[in-house]
Amino acid sequence: MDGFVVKRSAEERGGDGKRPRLEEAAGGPPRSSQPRQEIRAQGLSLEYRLLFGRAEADAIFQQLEKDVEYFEGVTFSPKPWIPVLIHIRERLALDTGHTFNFVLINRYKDGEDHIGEHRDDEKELVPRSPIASVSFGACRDFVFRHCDSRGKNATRRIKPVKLQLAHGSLLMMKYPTNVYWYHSLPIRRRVLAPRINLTFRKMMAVDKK
Ligand SMILES: O=C(O)CCC(=O)C(=O)O
Ligand SMILES: [Mn+2]
Repeated sequence: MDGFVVKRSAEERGGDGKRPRLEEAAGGPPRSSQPRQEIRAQGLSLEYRLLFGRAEADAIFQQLEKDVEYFEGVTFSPKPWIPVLIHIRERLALDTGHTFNFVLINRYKDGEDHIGEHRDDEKELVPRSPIASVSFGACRDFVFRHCDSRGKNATRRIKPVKLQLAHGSLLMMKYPTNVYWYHSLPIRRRVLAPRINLTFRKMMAVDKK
């Protein structure tokens, strides 16, 4: 799978998905000075931090707006890696020690665009591998809900875990989070600005016969 990227639009997105403008990347505060937050609950293992300083995050956001073409609905047509995605992937490798061979990109035009509760449990994922979620643009709420505490048939009362994913942030979702916890990006009508999220994953090599 290495060398490809899949681009996908956010659920119920609108707009034309393009904003051509390019800014020079600039240095932000050193990454080592950014505090890391460990978030743990039963079966939940997350790590949150700012990965990019403000100026660099702004530049990456503009570059993504310029270079990434979005599709309505879901597409599994893989595309070659482009420089801005390689840049983020390399920073992730430096910062986390993990290498990723796949990225799924969602663009939310504003707070109306959202993604419903789901788990990232595709059978093609390398078992127990972490997922790195990198966000740019509008800060949005992100909610985790335990599988036993969802809906009318809930068997346990486990408090949802709510985070805010800021511009330039990284959320590492580590094993076994996606076994037990669903996540969602709820509607937030007060949010008027766009947001781009990239989830970097480790996919198993496809056996070409
Ligand atoms: O937009 C986000 O922060 C999450 C996207 C997501 O969960 C997904 O693409 O599977
Ligand atoms: Mn997901």
